[in-house]
Amino acid sequence: MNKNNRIDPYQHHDYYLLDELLDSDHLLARDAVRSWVKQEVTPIIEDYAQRSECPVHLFKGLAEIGAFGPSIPTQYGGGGMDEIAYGIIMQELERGDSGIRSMASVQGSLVMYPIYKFGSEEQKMKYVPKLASGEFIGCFGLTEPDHGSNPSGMITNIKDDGDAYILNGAKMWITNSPVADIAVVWAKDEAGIIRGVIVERDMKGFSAPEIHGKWSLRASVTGELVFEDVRVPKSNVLPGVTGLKGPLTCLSKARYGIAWGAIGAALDCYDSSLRYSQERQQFGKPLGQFQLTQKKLAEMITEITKAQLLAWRLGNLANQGKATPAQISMAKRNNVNMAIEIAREARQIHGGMGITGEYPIMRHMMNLESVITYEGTHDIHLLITGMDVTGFNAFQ
Ligand code: TGC
Ligand code: FAD
Repeated sequence: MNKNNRIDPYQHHDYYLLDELLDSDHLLARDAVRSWVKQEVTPIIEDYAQRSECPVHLFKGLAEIGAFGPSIPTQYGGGGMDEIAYGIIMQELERGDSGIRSMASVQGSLVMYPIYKFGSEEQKMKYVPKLASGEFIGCFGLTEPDHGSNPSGMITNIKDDGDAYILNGAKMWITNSPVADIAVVWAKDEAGIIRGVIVERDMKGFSAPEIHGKWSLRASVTGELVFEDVRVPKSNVLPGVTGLKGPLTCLSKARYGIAWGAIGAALDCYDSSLRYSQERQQFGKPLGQFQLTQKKLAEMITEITKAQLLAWRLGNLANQGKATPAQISMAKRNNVNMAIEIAREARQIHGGMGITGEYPIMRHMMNLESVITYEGTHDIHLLITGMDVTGFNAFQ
C-alpha cells in the first residue's frame, strides 16, 4: 500500500440545510463513509491516479463500510438501508474519487443487484454475500466494441449445449473486469432474446485483458471481456428476466447512484476553490474579493444546491417505488453535467496550480469525462427525457 501524508482539508457544504431532511441512519452512514474517505482514499488517490493504478486493496474497506449494496436486504449481505442512504454513500465516495464510487456502483448495483433481483435463491446465496463482503469482485458486461449506446444490437451470444450454454463474443470498457472473480454478462440466446449469465473467472475460454492509456478514471481498472466457446452451466443463467429491461433495470439503479455521486465530486471542487480563493492573493487581495471569482463560487454553490434537491427528491420517489427511469436519466444527466462544469470553473480559480496533483480538481474533471459517458451518455439521457415528454422515440 502506498500511503503518503496528504491531508484532506474537506469541509462539507450544506447551503440549504439539507442535513435536516436526513434521519440518524443517513447521517451515521454519511459520517462513516466521509471519515473512511479522509483516512483511506484522499491520502493515496492522487498517486494511484498519477500511476494509473487501481487501489484494489480498498475493496475490503469498501465492504466494511457497507458501500456494496447499501439497499440490498441484509439476509444477502446488503446494508438493508433505504435509497437515500445509498445515494449519500455514493456522494461521499465520489467526493474522494469517481473511480472509487465506480468500484462500489459496479459491485453493488450492477453485480449484486441483478443477482439479487433476477437470480435463483441458490445463485443469490452463492454470490451476493461474498460480493458484499468483498471476497468476490464482480463486473458487468453490457457494452460491446460496436454496440455502446445501442446495446440491443449486441452480438455476444449463447448456444444451447445440453446442461450448459456455449458463450461467444466480446465486451468492451468493463470496469473492474481484469480483477473480477465473476462477470454478469448480457448475451443473446438462439432466439435473439437477451439473457443474463454469470461467468466465473476460471471458466475455460474466458479472459479479461486490461485497457491501458486512459486519461480518465485512472485509479479505476477497466478492461475487456473475451469469450471463446466458454461453457457456462445452465444453472448460471439468471432465471428472473429476459430482454434489455434486465440490464436497463440495473442501470437505473446505478444511474441513480451516479446522480448523487457527481454531487460529491462537485462539492470537493467547490470546497477546494473556496479555500483557495480565500488564501491566494493577487493584486494585493484574496481572489475571493474579486467579483468574477465570487460569481464563479456563487454559481457553483447554487448549482450544487439545485442538484442536491433533485437527488433528494429522486431518493424519496425511489423509496416509494415511484422513481421512473426517465426521472433517473434527468438527474444523472443534470448532476454529472453540473459537476463537470464546476470542475472546469474550479480549475480556472486555481490558476496554474489547478492542473497539478496538489489539488483534486484536474483528477475530478478528467474522471467526470467518463462519468458523463458511461451509464448512458449525456445526449442519450437527453433523448430519454425528450421521448418521455413528447411521446416520440428518437432512437428508432
Ligand atoms: P427500449 O425498447 O426503450 O427498452 C427495452 C426494454 O427495457 C425497458 N427499459 C427500462 N427498464 C428499466 N430501466 C430503464 N432505464 C429502462 N429503459 C428501458 C423498456 O420498458 C423495455 O421493456 P419491455 O418490457 O417493453 O421489453 O430499448 P432500446 O433498445 O430502444 O434502447 C433505449 C436506450 C437507448 C435508452 C437504451 O439502450 C440505453 O439506455 N442506452 C444506453 C446504454 C448504456 O447506458 N450503457 C451502459 C453500460 S454499463 C456502464 O456504463 C457501467 S459504468 C459503471 C461504472 O464504472 O460506474
Ligand atoms: P457510442 O455509443 O459510440 O456514442 C458516441 C457518441 O455518439 C456519443 O456522444 C453518443 O451520445 C452519440 N450517440 C450515439 N447514439 C446517438 C443517437 N441515437 N443520437 C444522438 N447521439 C448519439 N460498459 C459496461 O457494459 N460495463 C462497464 O462496467 C462499463 N464501464 C465503463 C468504464 C469507462 C471508463 C467507460 C469510458 C465506459 C464504460 N462502459 C461500460 C461503457 C459505456 O457505457 C459506453 O462507453 C457508453 O454507453 C457509450 O458507448 P460508446 O462509448 O460505444 O459510444
